[in-house]
Amino acid sequence: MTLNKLPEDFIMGGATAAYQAEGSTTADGKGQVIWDKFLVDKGRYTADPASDFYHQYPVDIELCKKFHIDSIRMSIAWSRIFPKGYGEVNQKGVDYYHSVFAECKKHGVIPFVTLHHFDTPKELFDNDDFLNRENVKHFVDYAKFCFEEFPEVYYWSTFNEIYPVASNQYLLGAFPPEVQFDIEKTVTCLHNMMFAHAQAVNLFKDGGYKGEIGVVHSLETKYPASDAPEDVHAAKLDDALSIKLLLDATYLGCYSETTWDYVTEILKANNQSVEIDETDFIEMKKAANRNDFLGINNYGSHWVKKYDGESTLNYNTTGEKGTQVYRIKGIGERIARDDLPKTDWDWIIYPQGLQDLLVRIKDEYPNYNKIFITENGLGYKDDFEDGIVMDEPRIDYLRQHFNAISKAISQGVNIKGYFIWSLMDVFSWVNGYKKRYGLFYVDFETQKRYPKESAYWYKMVSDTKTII
Ligand code: BGP
Repeated sequence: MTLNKLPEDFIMGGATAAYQAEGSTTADGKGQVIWDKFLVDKGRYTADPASDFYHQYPVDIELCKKFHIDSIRMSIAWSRIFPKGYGEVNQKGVDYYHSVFAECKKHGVIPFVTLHHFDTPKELFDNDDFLNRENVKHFVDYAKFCFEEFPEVYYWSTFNEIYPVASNQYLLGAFPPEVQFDIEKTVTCLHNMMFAHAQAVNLFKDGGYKGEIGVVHSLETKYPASDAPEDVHAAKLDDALSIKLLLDATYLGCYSETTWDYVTEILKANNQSVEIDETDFIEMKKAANRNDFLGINNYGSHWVKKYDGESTLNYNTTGEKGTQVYRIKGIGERIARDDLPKTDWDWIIYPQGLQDLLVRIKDEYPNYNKIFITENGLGYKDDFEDGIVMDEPRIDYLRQHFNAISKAISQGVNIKGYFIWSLMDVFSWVNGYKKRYGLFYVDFETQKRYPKESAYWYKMVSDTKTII
């Protein structure tokens, strides 16, 4: 058997996010985010201490160096810089990120920085988050501040996962403000965030800042559950809302007629409509050819069949296999596929879906430039025994996905790096502390880190650029 290779300059990274890693949610003048109250109200867990990255960052960055992890994907907490989301700057927050970037520099680890990872400052969130165009302006001002303030950063992503922000907030109700089945709000949020992204990209390019800018999208292939035309149609509807709308906005700077027709069909089935101000497309078209990279987060694929009933959902947040239900009026039903492997949280493991997605982007959006896989990994209930975690299933998952990436590269897709979700264990938004993804096990009580078996495997791949 020949082993697949990765290009010599392929970046091997580890991903984190401010709210899931830092902890210290009230330290040094940090402003609040909606999650602080939401998690307390739910009474299950909070984001303190998370992985205490606020204090442990030297340890984590040193671990990157030790395990030949070239880059750390992290986000800036907007509310550490602007506690209210706008106006007065919190110097301690600014200083904190300078210290983190200095530590990265010291160890030769590249910071790959996202401006917004699910954590809009509370005041702006309470004021309708990205449904409110005032908040688009605040985001762009915050982005400009960061571009000016942090020349240490070369790679900037505007947003993490615009689709899950919109859908979890307004379609599935999994994230605050827990609104369900509001397609109008979902589409408005998607569009406004893409408009904000375009403004930030144009500002970055017009400002002549050094570095590269892109956006991180969650992109998971939607296949029809059968060859029946109504299932094929359902998959296309799901695809239009969750993939095409975002990629059209990013790379065309507008919505193609077919994409918009599908989205309108979904809206109509729910007796809703959305009017987009056509002048937004001027800004978006200007940005469409200026994205240096596309970040892709991918954890699985979906099979969709026609569904005529009312929307019903059960989001598996407990890790009790087989409990997920996803039926959306006007779109379709995502089915379980009993013949394919799944995580305990019912996420279908299908690396071919990633390969298909990558090739499709190259074919359908030739101006995509280059791709980083910015998140991929296995959520798992790791067994920890005497400091040792033998996480074979995670290694297996990674191996399969690296092979899919390598095949996509040989099919001509320009993929420049991979960031495992997650570098170390972090807390999961709606699943708490038991769903672990890290290369490094975190004892959340002592905050001690322990390399898992997968960390050694990852190092070997980084050293040899061979998928073993
Ligand atoms: C992505 C988010 C991450 C992370 C990951 C795993 O959608 O960008 O922040 O949470 O999913 O998700 P979960 O923690 O729900 O398993």
